[in-house]
Amino acid sequence: MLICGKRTLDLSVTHVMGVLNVTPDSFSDGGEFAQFSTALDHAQAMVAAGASIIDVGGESTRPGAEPVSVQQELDRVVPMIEALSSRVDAVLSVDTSTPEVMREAAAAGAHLLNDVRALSRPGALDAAVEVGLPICLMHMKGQPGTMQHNPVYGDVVAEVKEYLAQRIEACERAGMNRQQLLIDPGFGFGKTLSHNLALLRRLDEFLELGCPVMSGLSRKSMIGDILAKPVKERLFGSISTAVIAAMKGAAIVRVHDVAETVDAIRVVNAVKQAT
Ligand code: 7PJ
Repeated sequence: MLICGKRTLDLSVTHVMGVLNVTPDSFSDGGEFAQFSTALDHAQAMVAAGASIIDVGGESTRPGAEPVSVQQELDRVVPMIEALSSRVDAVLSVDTSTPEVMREAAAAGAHLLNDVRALSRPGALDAAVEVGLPICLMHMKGQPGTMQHNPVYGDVVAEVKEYLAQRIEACERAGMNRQQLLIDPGFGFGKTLSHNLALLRRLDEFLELGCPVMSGLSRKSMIGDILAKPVKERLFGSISTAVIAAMKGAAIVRVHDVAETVDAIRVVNAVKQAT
């Protein structure tokens, strides 16, 4: 069981986390209220389709994305968490590296932190300890603007694992316990196709660190590279990666296409529970 504030997640099965981007570039034209209510509707639809977790993100970390200010990120994320906490029966996750956002999102009702920088920003570790919520620590090599410029590893699995082991240790030293920590190899964050493939093929090795594993491959360039298809045509490839990750022991798969992935993951869970 993962205790997420007032909610719990049964980690004996794989869960689907639905992505909710509240970055303006993720919306088509329209007033701010229209954008807000569209996102709210989308979150509710994802929960109705079987998402156990909604991941609210106000900073685009895609390769080459513009940085956002703390205030912008707060303005995007906090009202959404607040609105969702009275409307949906799901774990509310906040995808942020910013200490102020961690604090205010927790106060607004968030249940889980998800940091693509694994609490490496100044003040982030202290903020996470203070709010007391579980946290997903993700590996990234470099920074979003430049991370895809020729990343080099010796053994990518060993190096990513070593980094995550060090971040787990830093969290424990700061007073968190391992039961509050999740880990994620960070597919596409400073990785080539062959790095991503090795990480997925050997995802089960991350279980040795003693924390539940999360995996985010939905619509990513790894699938585009394999299939030579644009983002809009990566649904079946994305489902395939979610199924592989779940079979390799991922506790949470982070996806855009919730309904389709929930069916696939229910099949995986049934097979894994069979005697
Ligand atoms: C991930 C994430 C991921 C975790 C993003 C995108 C890029 N958080 N946030 N793992 N990816 N934990 O969705 O394409 O893979 S944003």
